[in-house]
Amino acid sequence: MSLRIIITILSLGLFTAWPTTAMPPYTAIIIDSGSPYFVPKSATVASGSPIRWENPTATEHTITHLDCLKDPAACAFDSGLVLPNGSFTVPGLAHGRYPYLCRIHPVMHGIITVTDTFSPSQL
Ligand SMILES: [Cu+2]
Repeated sequence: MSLRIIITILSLGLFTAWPTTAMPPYTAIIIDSGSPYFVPKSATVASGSPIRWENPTATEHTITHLDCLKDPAACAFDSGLVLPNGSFTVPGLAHGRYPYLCRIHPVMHGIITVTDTFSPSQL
């Protein structure tokens, strides 16, 4: 058996194993019309890892980093209106804590904690 065939077989083995070991492409947060409004309300993600909010409710909402309300220069994310059945994705954030709310319904609030290292137990 030639080296090339062996390498091909090994590559196929890795390829077929990949889908079962791949990480989810983003952390999903589901908007709810009742408390706690964001599920999970507190999410921990690795730095640079995408976060996606999904809106299955019948109402428009926003995903607004609290600092946007105080200092536009410190605003990490502000979705604008997220329509029913719509979503909003942040491609990734730097290490830190990011409390956020819905501008339309300020009772709706949550927090993203971004760590430097990823731990599966934090999902
Ligand atoms: Cu809202």
